[in-house]
Amino acid sequence: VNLQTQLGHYHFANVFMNASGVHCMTTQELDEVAASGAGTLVTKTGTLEARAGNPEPRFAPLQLGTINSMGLPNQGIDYYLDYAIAFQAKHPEQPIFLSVAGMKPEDFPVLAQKIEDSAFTGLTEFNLSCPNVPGKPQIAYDFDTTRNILQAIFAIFTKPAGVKLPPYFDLAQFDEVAAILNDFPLQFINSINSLGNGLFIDPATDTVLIKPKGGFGGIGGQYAKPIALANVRAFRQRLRPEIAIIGTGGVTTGRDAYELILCGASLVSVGSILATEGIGVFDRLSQELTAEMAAKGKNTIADFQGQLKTL
Ligand code: RRO
Repeated sequence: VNLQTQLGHYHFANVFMNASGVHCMTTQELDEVAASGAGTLVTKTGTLEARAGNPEPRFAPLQLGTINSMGLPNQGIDYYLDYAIAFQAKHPEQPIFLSVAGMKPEDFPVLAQKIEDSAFTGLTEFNLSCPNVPGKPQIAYDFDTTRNILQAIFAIFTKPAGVKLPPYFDLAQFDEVAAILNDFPLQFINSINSLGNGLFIDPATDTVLIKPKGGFGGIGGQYAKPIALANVRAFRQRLRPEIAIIGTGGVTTGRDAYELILCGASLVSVGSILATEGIGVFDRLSQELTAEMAAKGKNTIADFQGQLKTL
């Protein structure tokens, strides 16, 4: 059994990576993911300027996942771009992902130009789905703005690029979003970001768990898994086959990863369980996915990718 995968012309030793936001804020955290059992890594979403993010507490572990309202704290695009360029020089065989986002639509072409003009040779993930910046709606729920941003990016950008999407819940939304995405030379999408604006309450104190936005925050972990499976499946059925899918949402076991791959994922990213279990999670997930594949008689990812059965 081997867990190798590919996305476009890029090859990865296994399907697992961190989800942007988790264990990727600093060069030390990024180095730790790179040295772990992960097949690749992605940076925290970088904005044009560094940001402190929302007031704390802004993250809480839950029984079956996590809630966060980090508010896009990050060291700024230059920091992550410098890291990625230094990383590729040291590890030419290990392509990595740079995640970026604008605080307003006009920032996206500026970010794109910066990356285009740089020595970066990896993959860029434009995050269109941060749920946690007060007063800023999730971009990818606004289909006109999404199309306009993609037009502005691809007027400039020639390097491999993808978008991080929020969860959708209606089949008409999948039709509409896929029609937009299919009009652009995307290498990948990453589906899904956290379930935006959930609310958890501490029963002992009748109080919310996090401070920003009155307690509203993005939900990840096992709560998100069925939504993630549906989103990956729905997009795989609608996107041009050249657009690969990074499956994200609720992966806690190797079986969860197997299911995202059955739905069509080429890579699997891990957020909540990485935050709560730590960097050793990658070796555990690889062992569990290997065991699951062996039990099902699958030797390679291609042996079952996208092969979900229906009734
Ligand atoms: O920083 C955040 O609050 C955050 C981001 Br940018 C995101 O894309 N998804 C998320 O759950 N939190």
